[in-house]
Amino acid sequence: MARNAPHDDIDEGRLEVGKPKEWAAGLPGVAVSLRRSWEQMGAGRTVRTLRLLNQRDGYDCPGCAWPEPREADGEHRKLAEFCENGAKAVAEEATTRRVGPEFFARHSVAELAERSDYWLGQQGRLTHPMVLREGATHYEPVSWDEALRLTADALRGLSDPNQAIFYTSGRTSNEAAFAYQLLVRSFGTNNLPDCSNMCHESSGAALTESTGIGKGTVSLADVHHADLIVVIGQNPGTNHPRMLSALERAKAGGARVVAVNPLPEAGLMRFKNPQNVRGVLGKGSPLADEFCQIRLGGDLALFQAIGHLLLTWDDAAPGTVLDHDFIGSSTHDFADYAKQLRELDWAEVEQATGVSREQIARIASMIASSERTVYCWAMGLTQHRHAVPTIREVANVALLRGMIGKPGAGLCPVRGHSNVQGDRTMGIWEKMPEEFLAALEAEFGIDVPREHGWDVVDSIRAMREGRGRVFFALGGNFASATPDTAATERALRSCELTVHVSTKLNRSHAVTGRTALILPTLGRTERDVQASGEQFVTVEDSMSAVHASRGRIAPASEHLLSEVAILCRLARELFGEAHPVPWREFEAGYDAIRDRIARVVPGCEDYNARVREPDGFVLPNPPRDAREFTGTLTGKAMFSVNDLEYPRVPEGRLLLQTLRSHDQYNTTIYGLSDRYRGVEDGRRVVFVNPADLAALGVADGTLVDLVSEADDGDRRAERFRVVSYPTAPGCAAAYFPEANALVPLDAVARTSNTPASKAIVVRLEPTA
Ligand SMILES: Nc1nc2c(c(=O)[nH]1)N[C@H]1C(S)=C(S)[C@@H](COP(=O)(O)OP(=O)(O)OC[C@H]3O[C@@H](n4cnc5c(=O)[nH]c(N)nc54)[C@H](O)[C@@H]3O)O[C@H]1N2
Ligand SMILES: Nc1nc2c(c(=O)[nH]1)N[C@H]1C(S)=C(S)[C@@H](COP(=O)(O)OP(=O)(O)OC[C@H]3O[C@@H](n4cnc5c(=O)[nH]c(N)nc54)[C@H](O)[C@@H]3O)O[C@H]1N2
Ligand code: SF4
Ligand SMILES: [Mo]
Repeated sequence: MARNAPHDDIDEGRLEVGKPKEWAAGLPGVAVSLRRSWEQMGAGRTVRTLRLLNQRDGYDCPGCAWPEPREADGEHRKLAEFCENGAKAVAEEATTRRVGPEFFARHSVAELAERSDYWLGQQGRLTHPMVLREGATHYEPVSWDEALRLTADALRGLSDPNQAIFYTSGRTSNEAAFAYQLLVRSFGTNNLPDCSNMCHESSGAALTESTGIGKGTVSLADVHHADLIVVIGQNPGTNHPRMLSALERAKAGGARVVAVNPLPEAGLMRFKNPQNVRGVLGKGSPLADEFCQIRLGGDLALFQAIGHLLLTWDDAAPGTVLDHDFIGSSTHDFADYAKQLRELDWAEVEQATGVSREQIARIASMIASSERTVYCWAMGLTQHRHAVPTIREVANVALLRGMIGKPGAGLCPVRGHSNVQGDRTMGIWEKMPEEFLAALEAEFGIDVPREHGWDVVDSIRAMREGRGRVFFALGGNFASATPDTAATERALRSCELTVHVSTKLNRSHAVTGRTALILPTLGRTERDVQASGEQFVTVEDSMSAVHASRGRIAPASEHLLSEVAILCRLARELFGEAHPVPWREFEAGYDAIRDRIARVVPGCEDYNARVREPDGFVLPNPPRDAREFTGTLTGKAMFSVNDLEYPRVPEGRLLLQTLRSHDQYNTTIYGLSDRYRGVEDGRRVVFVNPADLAALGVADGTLVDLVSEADDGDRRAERFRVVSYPTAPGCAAAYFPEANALVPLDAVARTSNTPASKAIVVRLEPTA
């Protein structure tokens, strides 16, 4: 049987599909997280480990970037300040399973490449540095010294530093991220692609234009005190579970919630809070007051329609809807925006959204009467070709009512990886601004390159064309997370050397350059001891709060080095001991790195002292703190004029989004259960609306191949079970990363270059 992607027959005959759930969390959530923790690490370690999760003297959850409550906001942490999926993330890292030299002697790289992401991840923690020598079939153990020498030799052998690519995933600490970008820029390139390129890059690009800062403008307290929360293109019940507690709390204070989503996600409909008795035993709380079942990619049209209604209502009764004081004093280009939107083609809006004019008017009137609105969003907005103008339209609507820089209101792109926002603050970006680069140069007396580097998609293109020759990854799983799996694999395989600093085995270790290295590292939960004693690291959450994280459990193996130690040793190997950066000092004690962060990174003055405060500190955010928009072109918040666009789908085709199940962390598959959507024991499913199935003549349960159509030809992903599901008409869904093979490399968002993995035109073909 020909197959596009490896999988271990896990789905064959075992997959079960039941009714989707109407509520999230509660008792099953607690039970599942404890069972998974027990399986991975036994009872004693489970208790020791989970007790420290998200506590001040413990470690930051390696799950998502949702913030912890802060005393400064009058909030208190609970004894168990974590969720089911946070516990799973910890269990996955603190597992007692091990992948050592015997494992690699038993399994060839070719065999590993045939395994699924699930199987690979379940093998456990990496324990030794390993090398795959040119022409070899198996990885073998290698000393740290030799591994780092091999890497340095390959880098020095390049004819241009820009032939090297340095990827980062978002779990890396601020200290490691700062050291990493310093190493990479000392070496002479800005080729620093990161997972953010595939994630919230579109939010950063849009918000920098609209508000002058590429981050959100709310705190957790703002969410608690909002009177209206609009959740767009986000599935918090699975991906940011503790956000549900914040929504529930806001609702208890009278807030209303609008959910904009093609899927009736369980967590958005009803919520059971496992931290109170009513939550565990009762029916839970209804969450969304208004569920707006939009078509994939219809959000730009929706927010234009909302803007149109707010404008026309205010025209009819001036001053009753728009915040004219704010618009007059703090914004720019309102007239152009209003001129465009006073005219609106409702037929076009209806076509794009699939939402009735009545419902849009209901939502607009909730927005018109709200005094404190928070807009939250995630991948449902960012992974479209028109993602950047879509997010600008959300910002436009917020500006109309002055919902930025006042308590209980603001824009809230909810970040994914636990430190993806911090990594960016520390300089992980292929196009950091001049001020940052100049400060780095002045602080260290090194030459910092100014030419922009490659992001994820450009890196794949460069490797494929032989312009990128050495690939180094600080965390992540580049081979599985990126679009166009076949193209990415070809790209990685054409490198001279691929190096992965990783905690766990994954597919990227099996899709290698001519030579490959695995450098095993400490996880967030583990004790990190260096020459000056025990270390802590720092991270930044989705709401710009920076705080310490202290690993407390014994490392998975005595051979692990911390990410910082690996980078500092590599730098010494590469640059010699006479380099202007004190790499040896950096490794010996991370205070030395933090002292430099304080002098280079804006807003981080006195860093070492402030991260030692119990809750750390919050980075400055001019729009939030002072309603200042100093970062935009005009120094004011910018209205923008955008064409009405949405994905067009030819007759007989569906628009496919790729999303997360309840039992995975990106490419790390915890298990095969997507409980809230009623799917058990399998992942190769495609959710399709029953009316579409009827029109296509495909029966529920049929095995189909998904075929995506692009200018450069078809891409196929084989053997998916059709599941009849209440998704918006015309809009299908399948899991990431199984469906990544279908995303064409060139299908990207304009400006942000983010893969458009939420809008792939596909046809269903019965599996031969
Ligand atoms: N447990 C767990 N937690 C995680 C992760 C994980 O894999 N597992 N991943 C982390 C990371 S890196 C990230 S970025 C976040 C991701 O968090 P999410 O963005 O919630 O993740 P997705 O599963 O991609 O879900 C996208 C949601 O948007 C909806 N959607 C898709 N397209 C559209 C659209 O065009 N319009 C609208 N309005 N809605 C749309 C989908 O139906 C779905 O509900 O989660 C983080 N947290
Ligand atoms: N089709 C499709 N593709 C997508 C998405 C989608 O929605 N649809 N989402 C995109 C998004 S939002 C993101 S963020 C990316 C994610 O892309 P990545 O960040 O590259 O992928 P992850 O699966 O999060 O990486 C998991 C690996 O990280 C390593 N790891 C875990 N913890 C640590 C640590 O502490 N240190 C180190 N060094 N390594 C560690 C482990 O080896 C693990 O196997 O995927 C993107 N790809
Ligand atoms: S909401 Fe996110 S950060 Fe909080 S415990 Fe759950 S996974 Fe961890
Ligand atoms: Mo992400």
